[in-house]
Amino acid sequence: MSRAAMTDTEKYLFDVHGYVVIEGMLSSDEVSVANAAIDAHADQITPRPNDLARGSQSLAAGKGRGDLGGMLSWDKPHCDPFRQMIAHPNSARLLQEVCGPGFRLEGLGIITMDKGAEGFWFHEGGEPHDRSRGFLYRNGRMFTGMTNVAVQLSDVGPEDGGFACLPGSHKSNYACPDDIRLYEAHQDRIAHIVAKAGDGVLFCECLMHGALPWVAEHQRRSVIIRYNSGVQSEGTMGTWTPPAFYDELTAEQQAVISLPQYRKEDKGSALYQRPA
Ligand SMILES: O=C(O)CCC(=O)C(=O)O
Repeated sequence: MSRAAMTDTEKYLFDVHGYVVIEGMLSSDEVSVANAAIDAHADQITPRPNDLARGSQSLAAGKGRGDLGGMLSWDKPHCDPFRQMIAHPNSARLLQEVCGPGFRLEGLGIITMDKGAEGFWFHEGGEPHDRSRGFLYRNGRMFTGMTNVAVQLSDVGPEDGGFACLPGSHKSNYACPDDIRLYEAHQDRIAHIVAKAGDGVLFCECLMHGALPWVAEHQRRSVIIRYNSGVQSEGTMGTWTPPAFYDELTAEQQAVISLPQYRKEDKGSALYQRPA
């Protein structure tokens, strides 16, 4: 399938910052259908223990966030918006660039935050180097390990809280001081990502990221979809069995649910693109 490519502006911003916002990744109809599916499963949202602030006074709040999973297995039609999201053309065109052809789904989940939910300490970062979550520029292109698309299903205003990161930290070489990780020093260096419902935030996992406490009246809803390069996996010991719903998926959706394997087309060089 031919797809529009990641634009030069998106490449520049992702390379420099470690993230880029995919504005309008989902249409308002796609957002509504996904939200209706979550509403139908709202009783399955599991409140997390209030432990993600890791003792930070700046990130602490009165309750934990909510987690929801299993969307790909929900009954129809509620599974459909999430099955579409894992191989959505508006994010696939960027994933193809940074994770390479044959990028794989590692998993997905929904984060909810109600007013008064705690933030999340700033974790990951380029140091120490982690093989499965790296960022590398070589031979004229970027290579990322674990890479996420956080699809926003509700608006995120400038004062609301939610996803935040330290731009550029995916390339850091020194350990991040604890008071920065805990959002207790240099808060002005942290970027809080304002977004509209339907926007996706593409970020590499080695970007130092977390969340600010949620203070808005409306519920935060973020679908975090995790990918990796086609040759990499966080774990598939034993025999791989396709999920029960595999035959219901489109070819594009099936392609992201696959075993990690070497893909010749992942070689960027023209040498490898010559017919054998
Ligand atoms: O968007 C957020 O709340 C942060 C999510 C996050 O850092 C994670 O799930 O690893």
